[in-house]
Formats: sequence, structure tokens, C-alpha cells
Amino acid sequence: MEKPVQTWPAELAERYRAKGYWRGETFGAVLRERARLHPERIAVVGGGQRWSYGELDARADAIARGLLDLGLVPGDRVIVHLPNIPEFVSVIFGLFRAGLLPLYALPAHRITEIAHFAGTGGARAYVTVDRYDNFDYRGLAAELREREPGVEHVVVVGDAGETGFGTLAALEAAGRDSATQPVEPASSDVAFLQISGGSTGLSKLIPRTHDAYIYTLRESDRICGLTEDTVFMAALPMAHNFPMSSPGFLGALYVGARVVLSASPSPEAAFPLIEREGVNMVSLVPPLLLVWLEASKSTPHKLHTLRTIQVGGAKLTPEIARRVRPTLGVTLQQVFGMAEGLVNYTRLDDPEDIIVNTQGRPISPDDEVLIVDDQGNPVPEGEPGNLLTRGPYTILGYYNNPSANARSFTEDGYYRTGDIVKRLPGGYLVVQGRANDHINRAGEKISAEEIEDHLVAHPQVFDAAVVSVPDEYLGERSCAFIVPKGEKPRAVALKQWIRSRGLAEFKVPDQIVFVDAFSSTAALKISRKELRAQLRAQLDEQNNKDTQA
Ligand code: OOB
Repeated sequence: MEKPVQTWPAELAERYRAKGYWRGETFGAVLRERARLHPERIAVVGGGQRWSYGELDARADAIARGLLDLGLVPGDRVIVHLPNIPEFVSVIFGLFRAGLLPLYALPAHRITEIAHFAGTGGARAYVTVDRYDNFDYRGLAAELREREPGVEHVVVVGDAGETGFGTLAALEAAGRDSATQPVEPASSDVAFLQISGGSTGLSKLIPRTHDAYIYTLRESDRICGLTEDTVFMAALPMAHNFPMSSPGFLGALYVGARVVLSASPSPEAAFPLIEREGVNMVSLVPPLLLVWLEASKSTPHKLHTLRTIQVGGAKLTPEIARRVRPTLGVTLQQVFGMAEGLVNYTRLDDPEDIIVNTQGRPISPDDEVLIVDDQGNPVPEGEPGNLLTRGPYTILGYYNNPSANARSFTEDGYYRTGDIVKRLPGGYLVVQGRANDHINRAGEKISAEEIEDHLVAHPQVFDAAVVSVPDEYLGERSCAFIVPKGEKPRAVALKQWIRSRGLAEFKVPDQIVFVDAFSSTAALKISRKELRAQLRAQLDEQNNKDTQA
């Protein structure tokens, strides 16, 4: 039987230590050190609160003790389902310090996804917020307790109401008076579980160690020029790997900089904060960049403190990339990364041509990048192929998931990213597309298979195929082809069906097309993958006709 976590072979681990990549640091100890060096400096600003490093450190301590006093033991998994509020930071550092593993869920996730994480992650606790963005997370918590009784504890940030759940405030207060002494985990231990975009079916869990993740923070800080004077804004959901660690809010805290949390990435929420806090760095997905570029032309808010805008998560077109410097007077940095590991950056002093036309090059000299054809043979330099990678911070396997590991990793430990890229001289990568069927909707990854499974569960659906369609604003949008069973359902009813199945709103198909049947060859002889390709081609043809007409 495979172990739940695949680790690096001893000789590689030895090499990464010898080269000074892995330095034996842990998150809990890093925060302790920053708080000792400059206790008064502001670490986190958001939700009407300003916490110094000293205060954050003290809160993390209290939360660690409070959690252990609930009966949780080091190694236990705890789902963290929080929006961009300062408690996100105190809770995860409390967990790190107690040796408990946060499992990060996005605020958009709903009961079906959370129950899946709880089940596959074997989570014992769930930390959430009372209400946010018109959604009652306590209701979700109650349903979760029923569906996954292994989740013994619920901790609510804010008001627990009549639920009987504990609150973070109470847990922290109890922790402050507790004599429990948390034991710092080993730096080679898994620090947390990140979730995968889920190209085949349901999301998989990604185990990241302190050593490997902190290495990416240190190097990202250097590459992206972070100093103590950096004021980094987390505008995207901070549970996502990009604003978390590339260099993200964790990279900012690692150098003793300031993190400003925006409740939403909209210009209405973010611009006043940029002005008030003197934000100089932010990370965005391409559609948001477009919105920011437009809004910046007429905003009354002063944005002159901004120095770097990072863009990643989905492909940025050169046309839009080219507008960034003239419009906002900032340096653009392209970021091509994945929660499984590998992160590429354009460098701040790269020529404009590289910044505009490439997705950067890897962080580490020891990031091994292979570009191969479908048979696994290397393609000639400059030709597109499948990107495989391994290195000092790319995982060697998903958490507790042997069948996904057999598909996604080669025998010699390379991760099959599913991305089609080409490599330019100097190691710069240009993303060309995806080999597998997921939809990258404004940076949110949607598995076609997952949505199809939910659609065919509808009584009036005989068959369904979900494909990506190019979209001017979102980059890609989702289109569901439906073969009805009996009376044709209404498109709105199908969308409502997906919501009622307890899925994140971004997974609701943007477009629904009814067809009488999938071509008979398709239904019987070809794979889902080929069927989706055929349908995508049909749509392209249709769209071309429409634009010509
Ligand atoms: C980031 O992480 P994930 O895990 O949500 O998604 C990874 C996938 C990549 O495999 C690629 O398909 C796509 O997202 N992607 C890009 C891209 N950045 C990510 N595709 C084209 N151009 C880019 N710049 O999305 C992520 C993690 C860390 C840093 C940045 C992004």
C-alpha cells in the first residue's frame, strides 16, 4: 500500500539541504523570529483591524493551545474555509504552531466540495466564518457535521448564533490561559494541504512541507524584490496558492513586510485601500487586470504607490500585457505556477519583450523541466509539448491518492502538469494550452468530468459533455452540451441544478447547448476527450460563422 505522502528520495533531499534550499525552518518559528525582531511593526491590516507581528504571534500561540485543548493532535487535518480576513492568518499560524495541518478551501466552495475535502483529507475540524458575501457558512457547517461525522469540531469566526458551535474568540481566550505547550513540528513535515484544480474529476489534496514551501517564499521574495517596506495586497482569495505564496502574503510576512487584505478584488474595494495603506504590490488574474486597467482611468483614488502587478493563474495575452506599464506606470510580472509546485516568474528587469510575451522561467536552478511529446520523447527546443517537472518544491504525489498518482506522476517522480508549453532560450516558458479537459475560467479551474457527472444525475438529462469556449473577458468560459431525456429541461433549471448539488458558483455552466444526440460514432466509439474536442470544434465553427455574418 502506498503511503499517504510521497517524499523526496534521500539523495535528492540531501542535495536540496546541501545547497541551502531547505534550511530547517518552520512557519511557527519564522513568525516567532519576526515577532522577536520587530514586535511593533504592522503585519496584517484588514476587516477594520491592524495587527502587529507581536500581536499576530500571541494570537497564533493562543489559537494553537486552544486547538490542542479541544483534543486535536499533531498531524490532524483542519479545513480552513475563510475569506480575506486577518483571522485567516492567525488561524493558519495557530495550526502550524500546533503541528495541525490546514486544508485550504476557497470561500466559493460549497457543501459538496467541503464534504469531499473532509472525507479525503480525514479532517477532524472545520474553521469557518458566520456569514460572508450573503452566504451562511454556519448552515454549511451543520450539514457537514451530519454528512462527515469525522469532523468533530466546528470553530466559527464571528457569531456562532444558536448553532452550539464554538467561536474563535472563545477558543483564543481559553488558549491564552492554557498551560498546554505545543511542540514545533519538524521542518520536513507536511505543513498543510492545498487543493488541486482537479483536471480529472474531483479535486485532489496537495501536501506541502515547511522546508520546501519556505524555500519558494525566500526565493520568490528575492526574485520579486520584497523588502520590509513592501506593502502587499491580497486581493484574490488568500486560500489560493498564488496570493498565498508567489510570494503572496506568506512571502510578505517572511520578510517582515505588511499585508493588506481586500475583501474583494474589485476596484471599488481595492483602490481605496491601495491609497490609504500605500500598497505597492498586488497579484491578479488576467480578467481582473483588465478591469483594473479600465477602472484606473477614471478613479478618484491615488494609485501611484503601486510598483509591481503580478498576473497569473491563466494566460495573459500580449496585447493586454503591453498596456500595463503605460496605463498604470508599474512593472508587470507574469507568474505561471501551480499548487503542485513549480512556479515561473518573469524577472523585474527582463526586457519588455520577455515580460509581455512569456510566462517567465522557474524559481530554482534545480527545477527540472521536460517538454515531451505524447509518447514521452523530448521535443526540439522551441516546439510545443507536454510540461513535466520535478524539483525542490514540486510534490511527488497527491495526499492519499494512489490512482491519481499513477496518472499524474512518472516513475522517476516528474509531475505531469497537463500544460502544453514551449521553451525559449534562457529557459523562458510560453504557455500554449492544456492537454487535459479542464476549463480555466478566469483562473478558477473546473473539471469537465466533475460537472458532467452532476449534469447526468438530472432526471431530464440523457448525456452531457462540458467544454471550454474562448471568452473575451474570462479567457475561457464553460459550455455544457446536453442530450435531453424526454422533455427538454430549461437551461436555467440546469444551472440551478448545479447550484443545488452544493457546488461553487464558478462551476455553473456559462452556456448550455441542447443537441439531439452526440454523433453516433461519438457515443459509441470515441473517448469523452475526443467527443469534447469535436464539440469544441463545432462551436468554433459556429462562432466563426457568426462573426463573419
Ligand atoms: C495557479 O495554480 P493552480 O493550481 O490553481 O492552477 C495551475 C494551472 C497551471 O497548470 C496552468 O494550467 C494554469 O493554472 N496557469 C497558467 C498561468 N498560471 C497558471 N496558465 C497560463 N498562464 C499563466 N500565467 O494558478 C498558480 C499558482 C501559483 C502561482 C500562480 C498561479
